[in-house]
Amino acid sequence: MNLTKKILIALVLGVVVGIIFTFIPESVFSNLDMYVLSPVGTIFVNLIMMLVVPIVFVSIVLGTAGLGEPAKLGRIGIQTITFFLVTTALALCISLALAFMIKPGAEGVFDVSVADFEAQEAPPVMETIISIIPKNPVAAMSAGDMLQVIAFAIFIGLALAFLKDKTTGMYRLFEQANEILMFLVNLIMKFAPYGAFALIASAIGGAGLDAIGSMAAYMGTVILGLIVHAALIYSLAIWMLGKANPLTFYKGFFPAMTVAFSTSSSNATLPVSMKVAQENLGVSKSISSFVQPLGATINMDGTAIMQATAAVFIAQVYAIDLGFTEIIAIILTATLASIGTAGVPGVGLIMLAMVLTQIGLPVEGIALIIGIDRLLDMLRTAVNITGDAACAYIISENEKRRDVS
Ligand code: DAS
Repeated sequence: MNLTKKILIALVLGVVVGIIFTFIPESVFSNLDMYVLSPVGTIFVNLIMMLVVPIVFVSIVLGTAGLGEPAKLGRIGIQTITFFLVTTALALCISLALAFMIKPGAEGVFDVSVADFEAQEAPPVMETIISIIPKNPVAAMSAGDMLQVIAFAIFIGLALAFLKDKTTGMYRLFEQANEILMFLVNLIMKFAPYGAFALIASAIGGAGLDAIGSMAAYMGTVILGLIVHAALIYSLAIWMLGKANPLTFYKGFFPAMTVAFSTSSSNATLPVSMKVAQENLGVSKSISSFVQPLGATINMDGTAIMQATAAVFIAQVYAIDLGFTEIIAIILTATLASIGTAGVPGVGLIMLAMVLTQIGLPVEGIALIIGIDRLLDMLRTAVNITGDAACAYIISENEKRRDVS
């Protein structure tokens, strides 16, 4: 049985066991979670996270160098950034429209008196964009500052592209490093079903069915936004821009989506999503190695959907009217917020605090949604990486046609 089927079975079992856990005493579950589920889930995620910085660095170097002449890098870079920004803005418009239509925060009864949330300081967006050039690349790698790692890797890749014949040995070294890293990813992924089971059982058992029930309208609005965006926008883009069959794309990319759902981390899924895009979708190695790591860091449509829905939900719960300017502010800040954050579990919630602050909504409203956020994080991370892969697939298909012509 192939790995994807094993992960799917593990996820289904995890959901069933997670629901059963909601009926056992809280003390029993928390011990079970602390000594079994969380360690298994955390070890799995950390094993892949261990490879993320080297994989992103090596992939972007090879991707940039592999694109060859800077003109092609410029063309692909502009297409990539444009696709990321436009799809994120569309994701926000879809989720805002749904949130205003469904009104998840207006109907239910929410006890805001106990709502208290200490917002973690989110990095100011402009500072993040200005500091994209690392003063110390090694420090950026040790800190896991993915934008700075990517920027440094692009410079190295450009140098390799310019110095071509003089640095064949170095290029070969990076290729062999990539082989080693991909071998390790394959090895670690054998552990994926166990990690997936533990992560979802812990997420459902931890949230509890009553929390899921009371937040059903909010969760439903986010999930509907994720489905509409992924099924409509990406399919239309693949069909119209990539002149390819969306079903082929989803069938081929599905294995990576199950890993993203299990880990709730775009970064942790990156090695698998690149491998799947290259092997199942025929995306060229250089385009995949350039677009997907960049997307895992700066392109998070699923997160933007959660943030826009949460902002409207919290405004409705606190009976605060959102005017046109607030809506524009949500679109701008949520788009910018998704740029500065690396793809790790729960990062969307941290950035949500920044979005709420920017538009003057009570940040403590996050306390209402934090209990079920991990479940939504699984789904939105799967959408985040799908957007990255759709972009790489479209560009790769067009570059193939360009090379032929
Ligand atoms: N978990 C993040 C990711 O890896 C998304 C989020 O937290 O919203 O993409």
